[in-house]
Amino acid sequence: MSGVSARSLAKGSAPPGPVPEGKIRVYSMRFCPYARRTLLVLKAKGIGHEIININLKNKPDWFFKKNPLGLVPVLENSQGQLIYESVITCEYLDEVYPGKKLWPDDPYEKACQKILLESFSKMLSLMLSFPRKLNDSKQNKEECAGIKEELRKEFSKLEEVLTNKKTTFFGGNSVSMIDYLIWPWFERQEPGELTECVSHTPKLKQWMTAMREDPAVSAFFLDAKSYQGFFRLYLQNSHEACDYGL
Ligand SMILES: N[C@@H](CCC(=O)N[C@@H](CS)C(=O)NCC(=O)O)C(=O)O
Repeated sequence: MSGVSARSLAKGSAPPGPVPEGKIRVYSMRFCPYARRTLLVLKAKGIGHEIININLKNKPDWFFKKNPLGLVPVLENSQGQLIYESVITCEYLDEVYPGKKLWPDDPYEKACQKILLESFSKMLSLMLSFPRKLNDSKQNKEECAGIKEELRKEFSKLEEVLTNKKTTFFGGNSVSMIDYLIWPWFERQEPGELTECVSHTPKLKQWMTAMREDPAVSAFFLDAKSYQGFFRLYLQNSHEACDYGL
């Protein structure tokens, strides 16, 4: 079975056959924010695709032939071509497939989105470091408070971008590539108990509300409980983590 909620393929599984003509395949994992970027672009552009979930805690050997780094997402087309690294997969989809263009046509506007993406990478490592520290020790509580403080500062920079642009989204008044590229980490805010970090950034909060209404975003929505359940198992290195809730 393939699909967003299919059980993941693990070590010992048979490699999937060739990709049917007219489709593109994405190797994914239900809780992976990088893979979510690719899925959002596939959905937003209405591209016919199949999803194969990979058990990242017990990877099939054949998966390293799809991506030598062993990371999701990976795209595979019907000619057997493989594309990995989430931003590159999104750019590939936007270039190859017709329909709504998600990167701006204007080279300057596109450059601005890429600059914002670069500065987002600092926030990203802060956000990623957070869930690993969810336990009750005094030291961890202090570390979490420190991360939250740093994130608040980073979020203020995003607030400034929206304030200066006077638009709902980061690329204008409709969703564009930069919104999809950064959204997956905001979807995880509630489970990561980071919600309070946006209490001082009203425009960023409004952006989050507007993003939740986007059809591609709502199609992949996962509730806070599922993320928490996944994180718990993931931190225990459980082979069941990637299939949590199925
Ligand atoms: N730079 C990569 C990062 C992808 C990534 O880290 N994916 C994680 C899942 S969220 C993964 O595949 N982890 C498997 C591992 O670390 O072994 C991208 O943008 O695609």
